[in-house]
Amino acid sequence: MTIKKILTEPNKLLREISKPVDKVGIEEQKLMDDMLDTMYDAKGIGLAAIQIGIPKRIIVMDICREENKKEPMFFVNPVIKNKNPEKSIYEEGCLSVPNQFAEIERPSKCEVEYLNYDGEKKILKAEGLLATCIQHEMDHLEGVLFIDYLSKLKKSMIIKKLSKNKPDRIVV
Ligand code: GNR
Ligand code: NI
Repeated sequence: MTIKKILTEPNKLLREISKPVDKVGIEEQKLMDDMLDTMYDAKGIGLAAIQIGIPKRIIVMDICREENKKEPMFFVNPVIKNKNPEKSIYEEGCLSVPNQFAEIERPSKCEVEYLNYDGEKKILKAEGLLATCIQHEMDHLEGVLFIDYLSKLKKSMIIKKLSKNKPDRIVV
């Protein structure tokens, strides 16, 4: 298990569309292990593979609030089957958009079909934070970040701020 570097906006890779996985094999399981380590280390509740630079349709999540208790979830090739017309608003953050938060409206419930860690086909009925988080993560697979739902002005202010703060920025 290895903690990987999480890419932050602005970064072209975060805008890539991730590719479906043919088969959940050892390589994919190793990637999911590393993603989970990286997510826990960063104190996030979800992580998409593209956030560590790998354009595969793989997501890990753990929305358990209790400390010292782990309830990891793994999603390979997830597809949303059903979106509730009812909406709910959550204050979202993103490990790839550090220290920025905004209220985002999304369908309050959804059904997701996916393969689990062992490559078995599953269906999950999600609501509340789980529904919000899985939709946030699935956006990453399409190269979409939560800031894309904000006004042009708000979005550009956030990107400007992040560009300034980038640790690897070359200052002349
Ligand atoms: O850690 C995270 N918290 C969070 C809070 C509200 C809505 C979505 C999220 S996901 C985020 C981790 C992350 O960036 N996943 O891609
Ligand atoms: Ni995110």
